[in-house]
Amino acid sequence: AGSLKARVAELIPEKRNELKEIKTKYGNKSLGEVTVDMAIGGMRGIKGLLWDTSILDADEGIRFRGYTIPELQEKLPATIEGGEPTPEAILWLLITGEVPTAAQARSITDDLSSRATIPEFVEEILDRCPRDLHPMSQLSLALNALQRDSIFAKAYADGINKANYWDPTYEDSMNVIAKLPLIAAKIYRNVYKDGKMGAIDPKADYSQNFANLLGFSDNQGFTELLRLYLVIHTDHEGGNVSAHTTHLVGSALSDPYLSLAAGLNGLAGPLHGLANQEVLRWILAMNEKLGVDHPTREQILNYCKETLASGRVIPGFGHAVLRKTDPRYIAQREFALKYMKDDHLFSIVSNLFHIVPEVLKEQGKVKNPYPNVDAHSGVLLRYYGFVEQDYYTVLFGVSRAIGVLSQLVWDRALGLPIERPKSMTMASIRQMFEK
Ligand code: FAM
Repeated sequence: AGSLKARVAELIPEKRNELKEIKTKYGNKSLGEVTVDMAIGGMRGIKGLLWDTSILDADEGIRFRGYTIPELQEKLPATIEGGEPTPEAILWLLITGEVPTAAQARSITDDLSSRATIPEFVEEILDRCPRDLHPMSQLSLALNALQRDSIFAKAYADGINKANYWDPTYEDSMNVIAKLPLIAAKIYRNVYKDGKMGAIDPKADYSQNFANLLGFSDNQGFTELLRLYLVIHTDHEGGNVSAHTTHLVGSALSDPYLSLAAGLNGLAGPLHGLANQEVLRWILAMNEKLGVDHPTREQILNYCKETLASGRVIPGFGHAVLRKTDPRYIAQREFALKYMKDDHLFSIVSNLFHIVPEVLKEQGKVKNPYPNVDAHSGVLLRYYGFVEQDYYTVLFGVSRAIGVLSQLVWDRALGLPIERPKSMTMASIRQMFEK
């Protein structure tokens, strides 16, 4: 199981030195001004976090360890010839900063399947959940229960030296990533099917195993979509709600299970990951309302305007940092053009791609009128028969774990401190400026 871990151990001294050098050279330099508007406005634009696994450019979108999504598609090993990169490969990349060989990616597949078991009591907890408990709540519940087996929590209680925190953090993180498909599939099978689930096949890759567990073993198109989906949702720099929350809670030395569960509770919010389910719901509601499968441009325009007029957001559009179309959206659009270009819901998504930005620009207050990652995923999943929208954010959560836990290993390896920004009262703001 050792090779990724051995590489991390090798990289740690280098990275610790690099951080020390940055502190020595630039420690007292300013990263920018903080205005009262920024403090009130959700800290937008404040550079106040260290996050190495990925960074977002407002125009270009995400780069994972320096690589764009098309570069990942070119460089990372795939499972099928010429196919999409795999979550195992991006996990290696996110943790080490290095593109894995096919053998290294395969070693992650093997390591993860060897860790893929869950205790009976966790299955029982899930079995006792009512079907109308949201799948994201069930996911969070199960992760909190799995925490019983945290190696970090035990090592801390046993007095582990701070210099070694990263080791049990790594073990917990790999265990969590390995166990998530089992938990996620159990939730899916319980809520929407008969509760029965297949077993892990050690010869299959992570996505194939996940698809098998969900009950999609014969659906190669779905499995390939899952690979792309699980790669592009992993990480989106450090400031988004799920990443920042995982990092924040982790900074208190809460273990990876507790930290990720907290992050996933944030992902479950409709302005963040839940938009994943909201988009398809919104499109289907439009079709139902209009009584058509192929709404006209005029009808779509009016539906968008009605949504805005009723004080709701158009899900899947806008972004706090991005100012252009999300490359994660483009990657999914290309997948659709390749595999389902005649699908009628895809054609609606394509029309929305052109129409919604016009409507949002006309309204005049949205900083980014273009589609984000969530505007596309629902129709892709639905095309392959994965129609249970309320579940979609769970897939997002399985993927997001890979990014935020990769960073959490480095948080511990670099000895980053407990996070504690300063807050202000309205009175204290007044006092500062009204002498
Ligand atoms: N539809 C309608 N109004 C929107 C809008 C949208 N898609 N996006 C932004 N606005 C409004 C926003 O509510 C705000 O209105 P008020 O001034 O009345 O409060 C105004 O435009 C300015 O907002 P902004 O500065 O452009 O965006 P924020 O940085 O505040 O918020 C988002 C960013 C993502 C929360 C926001 O664009 C939104 O609510 N989008 C729809 C939900 C969505 O798709 N979320 C998923 C984001 C995704 F990338 C992810 O996390 N997975």
